[in-house]
Amino acid sequence: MVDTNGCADFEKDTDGDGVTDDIDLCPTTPTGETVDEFGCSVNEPFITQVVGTETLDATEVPWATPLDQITLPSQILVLTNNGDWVYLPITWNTASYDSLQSGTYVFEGVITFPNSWEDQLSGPPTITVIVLAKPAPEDLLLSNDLFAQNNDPSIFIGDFTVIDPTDDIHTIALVPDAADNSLFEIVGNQLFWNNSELRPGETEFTIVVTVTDRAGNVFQKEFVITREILPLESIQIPNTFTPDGDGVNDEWGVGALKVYKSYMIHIYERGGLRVFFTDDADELWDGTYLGTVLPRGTYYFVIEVKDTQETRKGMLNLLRN
Ligand SMILES: [Ca+2]
Ligand SMILES: [Ca+2]
Ligand SMILES: [Ca+2]
Repeated sequence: MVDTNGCADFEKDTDGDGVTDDIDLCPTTPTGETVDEFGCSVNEPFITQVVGTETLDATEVPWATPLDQITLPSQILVLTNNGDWVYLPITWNTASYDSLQSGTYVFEGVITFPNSWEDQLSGPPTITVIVLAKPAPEDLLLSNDLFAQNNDPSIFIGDFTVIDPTDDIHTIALVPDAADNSLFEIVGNQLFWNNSELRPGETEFTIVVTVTDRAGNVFQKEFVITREILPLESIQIPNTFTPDGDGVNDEWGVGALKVYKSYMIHIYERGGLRVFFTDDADELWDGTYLGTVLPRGTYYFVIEVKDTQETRKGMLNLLRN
């Protein structure tokens, strides 16, 4: 658009204040006044009143969207008492925003007014930002569900992986007292067998695990964990002990048998006399028979496991200084 002289607004400065007409919101500034970025001085001949603003559309964002990824308008259309619609700069008070909390946020705007303009609005302009709800985690995977029993106080079984396209921060936990959960432990994303209770003879255990995300969604899943009971031939059986009262290796036993439900331990001396018997692996042999301290030498053990119908025989060295 040009005037009769062929000049466009951006080429003219009608009131001579250094701000061209295309920008100047106060086109009749008195000569010599200092003006702001809008071309307005504090001594304008007319006061302009802002009496309304445009209504801004609400913005929906996915859960966990950072504030700096939300585009909020930097200008707002305002209506003056002259009936003009003009853009003025606006900033937003976003202090209430929490990207991890779904819901509706209403931000109040602060308009930058030109000199000699008055705010006659009934309240500050607002813009609504809606943080959408976070979808729940989709699945929980376990890298391994089979383990071999040994005498370690804690046995690593496998790693959990949460399937959740929306977030990678979760809490994984055993539901208290559910199924066989008391026999297991979860540390971080790792599952352990907790050896405090052996449950002799049992090989299959069910656990109930929950995943909780940062929005409070809970996903629950059951897993069946299989314990491999080792064959009798592969368990560790000590073949030497020193019942001399020095506190070191003074008693003989086979703790690894505790994973079996039913078993018997017999010890014989050379001549075939049975000098010790037990069906409880916690009961250890101290190298005596009917209160008599037995001599050093070679003895023989026989272990029978009823669960697996296995028998194992071997030599046992009783040593003393
Ligand atoms: Ca001007
Ligand atoms: Ca002006
Ligand atoms: Ca000893």
